[in-house]
Order: sequence, then C-alpha cells, then structure tokens
Amino acid sequence: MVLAERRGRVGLLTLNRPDRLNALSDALIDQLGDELEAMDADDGIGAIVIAGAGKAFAAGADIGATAEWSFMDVYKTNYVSRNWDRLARVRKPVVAAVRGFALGGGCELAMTCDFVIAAEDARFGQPEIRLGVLPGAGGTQRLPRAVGKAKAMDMCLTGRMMDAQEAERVGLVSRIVPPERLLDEALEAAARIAAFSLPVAMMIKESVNRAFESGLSEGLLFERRSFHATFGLQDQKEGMAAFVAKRSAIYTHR
Ligand code: CO8
Repeated sequence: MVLAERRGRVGLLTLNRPDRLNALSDALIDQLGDELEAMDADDGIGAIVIAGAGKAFAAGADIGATAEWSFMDVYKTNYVSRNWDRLARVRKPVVAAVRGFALGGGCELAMTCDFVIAAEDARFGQPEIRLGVLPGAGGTQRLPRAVGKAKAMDMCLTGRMMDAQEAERVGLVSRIVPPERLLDEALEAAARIAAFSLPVAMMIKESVNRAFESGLSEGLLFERRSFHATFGLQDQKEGMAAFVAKRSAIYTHR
C-alpha cells in the first residue's frame, strides 16, 4: 500500500492503491506512519517525498470502509488521531508531490507535509460536507492557516475543488510543474534540502512551524535561540569556511 524507496539521501514514499485513487485506509495510514518514522530515524536520509501512484495523490478517507461506523466506533477508538497525529511529528522535511486529486484526507495529508509541489492537473478540495461530515484530519485548521479564512470557508462549506493555479495563487502550493516533471521536481527539491545540514533543516522546519503555534515575540525568541544553537554545529563552521574559501560546503550533518 505504501512503497518505500531511497534515492540517495532522499526517502520516497508512494501511496499505492491506484485503483481506489489511493484512498487512505487505516492500514495505509498505519504503514505510512511506520515508514515515515523509520526514515526519520535513518541517518542516511535528509528529506522525504510523499507521492501518489497513478493519476491521483489521494482521494481522501476510504469511504467504503467508514460508511457504517457509529459515533462510538470513531470516538472510542479515537479515529484519525490514533494514527494521523504521528505523521505531523516527523522532524525531517517532507515534500508532497501532488498530481490529480488531493481531496479530503488527501488534501489534509498534503497540508501536513512541509510544502506542496503540484502538477498542472492537481485538484484540491475538502468535500466532506457532501458526505455529511466535516474535515477530520486538520482541514478546518491547516487550510485557513495556508490560504486564509475566505478561501478555507468557501472550500469546506461548498466542497468545491481548487485547481493547481488557484492553489498556487492562494499559497496552498509552492510550485506548479507539468505532470511528467512532478516527481523529478520533488525529488530534486528534497535532494537539495538533504545536501544541506540536517540539523539546520530540522531547526528551520521547527521554527517555521512555530509561527503557527505562537505569537510573534515567542516565535522570534524561538528562532533566535535556534540560530544561536547552529553556532555549536560543525556544519556552521563548514558552511561559513566554505563561503570564505569560495568553495562548495560539504556538510557532515552534525
Ligand atoms: N474512498 C474509497 N474509494 C474511492 C474513493 C474514496 N475516497 N475515491 C475514489 N474511490 C474509488 C471509486 O469508488 C472508484 O472505484 P470503482 O472503480 O470500484 O468504482 C475508483 O476509486 C475510481 O474513482 P472514480 O470512478 O469515482 O473516479 P472519477 O475520476 O470518476 O472521480 C473523484 C474521481 C471525483 C475523486 C471521485 O472518486 C470522488 O468524489 N471520490 C471521493 C472524494 C471524497 O469525497 N473524498 C473525501 C473523503 S472523506 C475524508 O477524507 C474525511 C477525512 C477524515 C480524516 C482522514 C482519514 C483518512
């Protein structure tokens, strides 16, 4: 269901249920969490890409599997929290490579990643209202943070889709590329990140995410202390020495 590969210092995870548009079953999310945690702990990996097999990124929760569940089924077993929360705890940078549909949980998964590179045919949406539910994996929280209240309300209340151009314009997506370039573009971006100092990349991720969790002065203090901490790294010595010597830096990730 999730294919895990290594491309140099990049970990590539492919959601692989193309006949179901990569619908996010519990088993798939469990496996995705396992693979992400393994890559997070792997010293040989500096960044991760999540992509979808076939023509979609992911069309959301597996509707067939969840249709008959009761309130007690989902409340008592803590549906979504039980296996989704750990996806957001990955500390290395994660890039989403989105082609085709990223709907419901698929859009939420893309937004849980650190940034989204989209193919020209990508379509984003939170269509849960059409099913008699609301987004349950962060859609009502991460979408307004990414695109503002007006667009988020529009998406969640009407269930309409956003195409790649609109998604880039409003800040949900960082870049758009032709579909045939998508995977290479995402892998190249991840490889570029993975060649930098890993602890610095992790601190940047932590610090940018802090912007969504704290006020400005707290966030600035968090950033400043992380910045100070980089002066304790071998990688800072190497990065600045390489600049002064007009050569490329070779980071040892420590
Ligand atoms: N779950 C299960 N099966 C799906 C899903 C899905 N979400 N989406 C598509 N499929 C299946 C279809 O049933 C179809 O199967 P079959 O070939 O057996 O008929 C196959 O995938 C191909 O799909 P379509 O034939 O429908 O393809 P189209 O190109 O005609 O349409 C659409 C594509 C528009 C994406 C359409 O499939 C669709 O509307 N899918 C449902 C999208 C949706 O509503 N997603 C939100 C789900 S709810 C949700 O995500 C809540 C999140 C809660 C937390 C996250 C937990 C995981």
